[in-house]
Amino acid sequence: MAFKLPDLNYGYNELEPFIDAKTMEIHHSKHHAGYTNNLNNAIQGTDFENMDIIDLLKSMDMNNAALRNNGGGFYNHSLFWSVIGPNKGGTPVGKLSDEIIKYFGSFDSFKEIFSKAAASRFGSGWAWLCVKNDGVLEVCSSANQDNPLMPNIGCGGTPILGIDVWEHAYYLNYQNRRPEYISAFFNIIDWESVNKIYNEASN
Ligand code: MN3
Repeated sequence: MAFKLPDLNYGYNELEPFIDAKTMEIHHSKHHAGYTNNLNNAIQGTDFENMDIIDLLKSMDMNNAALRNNGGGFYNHSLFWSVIGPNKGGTPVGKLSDEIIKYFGSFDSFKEIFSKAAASRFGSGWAWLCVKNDGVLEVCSSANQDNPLMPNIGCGGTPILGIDVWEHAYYLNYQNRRPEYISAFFNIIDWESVNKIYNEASN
């Protein structure tokens, strides 16, 4: 079984002005496609060949650089595309809305904590909103293509929202102004989708 680059539910230009079309095109058709191909090469002929991506990440041998970087890259970007969309933004919906208030005090407070985690991640990586096994919501960040499903990365749980803070995610439009990109990201978060992922993760 080979992993497949997921199609986007929107056009490359539809997230403008928050993410420009060229960045979207390169990010999806080059970067994400690259992680997907390299992951397929890394699993070929190994015990991982028939494993689903979640199990693959949870059982990751962190010394296997090809599997770690490309397994993470494949999964992280698939999640990322699914939690953003055109004409989105606003505030959380459904049960997740109540849970964000419960664990962070308010949506504004969550936004501040999440933005800080994304802005302060040194170099390349991701910031996450995760639901832990006990149902607690937690914000954390990880380096490179690591994610909270992998063992012992310093933050754990199932990621339900993630922001890519690699320069390839924003540099063409925002150059070094990562905080502006993070702020813009809140205009494209698809909270219906995040709430759906949350409900699946917390069942
Ligand atoms: Mn990326």
